[in-house]
Amino acid sequence: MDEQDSGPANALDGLGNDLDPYKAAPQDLKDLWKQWTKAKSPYEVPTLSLIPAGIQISEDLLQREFTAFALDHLYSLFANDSQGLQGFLASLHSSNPAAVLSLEDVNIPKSPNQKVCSKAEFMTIADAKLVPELTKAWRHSKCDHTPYEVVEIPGLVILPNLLPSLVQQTLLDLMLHREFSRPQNQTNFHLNYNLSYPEDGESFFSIAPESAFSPKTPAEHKPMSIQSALEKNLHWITLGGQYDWTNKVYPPEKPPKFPDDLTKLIKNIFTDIKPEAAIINVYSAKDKLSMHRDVSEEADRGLVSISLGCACIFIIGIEDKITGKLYHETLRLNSGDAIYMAGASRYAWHGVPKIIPDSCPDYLQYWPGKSYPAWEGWMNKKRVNLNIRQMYEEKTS
Ligand SMILES: O=C(O)CCC(=O)C(=O)O
Repeated sequence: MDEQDSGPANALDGLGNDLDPYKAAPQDLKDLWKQWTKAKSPYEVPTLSLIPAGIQISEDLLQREFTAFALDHLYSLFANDSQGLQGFLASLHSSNPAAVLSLEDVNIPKSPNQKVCSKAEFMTIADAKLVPELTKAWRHSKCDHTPYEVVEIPGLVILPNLLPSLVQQTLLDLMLHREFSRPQNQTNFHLNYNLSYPEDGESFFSIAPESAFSPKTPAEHKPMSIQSALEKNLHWITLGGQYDWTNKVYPPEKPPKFPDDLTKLIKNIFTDIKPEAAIINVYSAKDKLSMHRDVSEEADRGLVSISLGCACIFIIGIEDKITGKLYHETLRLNSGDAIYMAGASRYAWHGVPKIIPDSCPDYLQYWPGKSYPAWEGWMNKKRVNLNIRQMYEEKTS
């Protein structure tokens, strides 16, 4: 590629100082987005000009973090939620019969006083029984895991196949069972509905599908059944800083604490960001996200975006402030991929015009598994994106 044609000359040119959340995307990007909404199979994306990524993450670190993350979740299911544990393992097993973990693997003795064993005891047994299995599972090693950057969009790092299947499944459990059921976390339903929360932190997936959320203004909205809420109307859940979509700002009051386990996982891998706010975007087959920029965070820190379930087409573009030239790329994001938007790409235009049908990997197709019979296979037609940001610069004093 001709030198003049490769991305904005200075990464800062793309940043600019016009972080206006109401600014409209360039028409060319909107047109490209629209074309992709109409695309049909085989959804071929243009070839990218790649360069090696500035970020390198050691395999040892990833393996350590992923193992700790998955085992912590298994322990909390073991200690608090035996139905959840059965479900987690059964869905692992049904998606991969040759698997890694079976119910017997966690047939871990209780301590003599009949209480569940301590975390330390669990981890000792897990170290012997589960870690070797997790390690085997930890990369279905045929795919390429090398992080790369694209010439046209400085600062954008693509980390293909970053997350092994067990970590993807763990994330889904944490986001859609635990976090969705925490009243501190807003969803797209909260504006118009009173949510009736399941008891004892149970999952919304365990509630009778015919029960319903009552509307705040019955003259304007009908009750929303759990069936339709989960089937097609759940679009987002916010964690930590609860983004105010109407005014496009974070509320001034202290936000709920960002979940510790997600903080640890993200911070140990992406060391430049302190997770403070996240949006869990939930896409059904026909859903799209229009071209926009994420400009409401005060901190100029990288944004981590993780894809789970069905693949999607993702468009990203930057205008050079000086020449006005628009640089853009179209990517296919698959389950387990992560992208890191830093530098000039942090404030780039981006959007999702297409969810690719029938592209959910086998190991997630059954989620949430047999323990939630009304919903087994829910994930097969969904894409879930976890989009994590730092809101404020850390005080240096
Ligand atoms: O779903 C995605 O990959 C992108 C989500 C996104 O752009 C956002 O939450 O701002």
